[in-house]
Amino acid sequence: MEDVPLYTSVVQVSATDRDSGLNGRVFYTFLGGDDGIIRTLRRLDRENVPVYTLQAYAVDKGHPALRTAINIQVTILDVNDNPPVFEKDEFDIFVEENSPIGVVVAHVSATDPDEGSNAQIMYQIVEGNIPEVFQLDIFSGELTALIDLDYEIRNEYIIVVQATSAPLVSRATVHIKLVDKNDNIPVLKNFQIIFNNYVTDKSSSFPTGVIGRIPAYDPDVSDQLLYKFDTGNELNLVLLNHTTGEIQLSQALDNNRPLEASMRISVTAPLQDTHTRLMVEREGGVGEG
Ligand SMILES: [Ca+2]
Ligand SMILES: [Ca+2]
Ligand SMILES: [Ca+2]
Ligand SMILES: [Ca+2]
Repeated sequence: MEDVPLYTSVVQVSATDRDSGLNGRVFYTFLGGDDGIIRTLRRLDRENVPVYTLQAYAVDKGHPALRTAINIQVTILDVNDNPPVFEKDEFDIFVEENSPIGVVVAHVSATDPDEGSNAQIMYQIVEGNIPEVFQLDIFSGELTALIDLDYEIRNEYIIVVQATSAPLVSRATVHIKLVDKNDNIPVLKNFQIIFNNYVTDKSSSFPTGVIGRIPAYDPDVSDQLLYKFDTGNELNLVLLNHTTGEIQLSQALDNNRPLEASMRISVTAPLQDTHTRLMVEREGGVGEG
């Protein structure tokens, strides 16, 4: 056994000699011993050295001394002296939202350097799973979700898992991070841009920069929205940044003529489209100066 105290006898070798007198007295040379008992001098660790191959000599006290070599193999038996180890004290697991209930979403695993049943590990969640959202298989470490995981409701769960090689245990903190899926359509309501433009000899109130953004909203954080005009903007009266949704007015609108234009805009997330109507209405007139 690897955990035996120092000086424990491991094995006794014995030899016989058919000569008489001193020629028949046998002693053993191995660490200077003469009782033929091999003892431990240091703590044994099977996880370090599982087998020792030793050679001892049985020597008689005759003249000349004759000796015989003896090969001894010492196999260290395992003791459960190591707890299971997680790769890290704290780690991340990524799980896609909307994963079907009961499907294995991840594996929790630890290693145990011992042997046989001393290396058998049992897993359990010991903190952070109230109410029960996840289930951890005690033997396989397979993690399953017990509820419909919705990124938009909650995007991270923190649990503490324990690996047991009875009676030894170790724990790790697991950050279960949901991975966003595109399961929401962009939201965009009809909206209007109303602006008043007064042109005088000296100045103009015409807005030349960005006047705003298309008020679209998408609950999926990872969605990159794309904006474009479907209809109504053939004269390019409104300038649109396709990726940011920012709007500018064309210089062509910088005059006193009243105008009302109806346009249709689409907002696209990678898989889903939303369409909306935009009214551009200008109340023009000669400025009072
Ligand atoms: Ca163990
Ligand atoms: Ca061991
Ligand atoms: Ca969702
Ligand atoms: Ca989502």
